[in-house]
Amino acid sequence: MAMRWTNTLKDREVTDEATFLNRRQLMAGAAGLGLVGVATGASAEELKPNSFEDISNYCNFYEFGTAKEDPPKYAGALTTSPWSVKIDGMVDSPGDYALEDILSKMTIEERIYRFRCVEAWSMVVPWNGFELADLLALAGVQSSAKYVVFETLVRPEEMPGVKYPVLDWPYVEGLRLDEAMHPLTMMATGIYGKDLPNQNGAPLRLVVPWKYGFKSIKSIVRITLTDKEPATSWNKANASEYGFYSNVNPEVNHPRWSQATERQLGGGLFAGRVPTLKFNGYEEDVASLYTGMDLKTHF
Ligand SMILES: Nc1nc2c(c(=O)[nH]1)N[C@H]1C(S)=C(S)[C@@H](COP(=O)(O)O)O[C@H]1N2
Ligand SMILES: [Mo]
Repeated sequence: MAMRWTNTLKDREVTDEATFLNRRQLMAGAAGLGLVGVATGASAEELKPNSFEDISNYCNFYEFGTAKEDPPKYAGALTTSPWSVKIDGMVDSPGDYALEDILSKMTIEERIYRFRCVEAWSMVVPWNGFELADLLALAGVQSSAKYVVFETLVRPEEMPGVKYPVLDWPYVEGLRLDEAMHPLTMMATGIYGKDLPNQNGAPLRLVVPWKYGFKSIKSIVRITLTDKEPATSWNKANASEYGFYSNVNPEVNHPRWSQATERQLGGGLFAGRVPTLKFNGYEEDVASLYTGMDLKTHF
């Protein structure tokens, strides 16, 4: 099956590291994924990532404060080495996995994905990382498992935001197992070929490009396989506004604002809003995961 993971974007004004993006790299990335028929012709060339500065200076990482500029200001204090991830629950090999051991077994690829926050802004990010499925295979997922739960570090000495009860710390997110195993779902370790800036979730964060940004949990220290849908942080904070699925969907509005359009970061002062795409443009790849589900109920 041909999988399209770089999608057509409308041309727009960006002051990005344009030289970084060239067709050859995209094609190489596609070939590395064993994908055929992707990124051909205009679509690949039109996909322009936001600048490193855009991506690393406008962040949501509430453990460091709730303003967009708080994480860039405060996350530098986060100690990201040594780092380990506890993988437990319904796996054959539970334990604490040292990050360097994980990385020695993974193939780091580049994936240029759209990223759409539930707040209705968006950007395009050239991630580096590996497929979550490969990490789960290391631990050996048992047949009873149906969901994957992720947890972020809580370290009050380095995270000024966790003294406020904005969310029920630790930040928790979850995916259904088939969503977690989908080849688009990745664990990011970098952007623009550089280590992930702390404010973007160093040293390891989830990226699920067809879901609202808050599903893409940062600075992960624990992954648990379970057979029950987990309680996730935003859903616990406000279940009527943030569903477990949170697939990008222009037809289902947030109770307090429309999701039909989005503001593209880096578009300049007078840039208009652009229509939001169902599943953030990845409909062809992921719609089959939700066959028969009412996406208005399971928002
Ligand atoms: N641990 C943790 N992960 C998090 C968040 C957070 O506050 N804490 N914010 C989420 C939200 S709302 C978004 S939009 C993205 C933002 O990622 P970025 O700052 O790298 O763009 O991270 C998500 N992951
Ligand atoms: Mo978000």
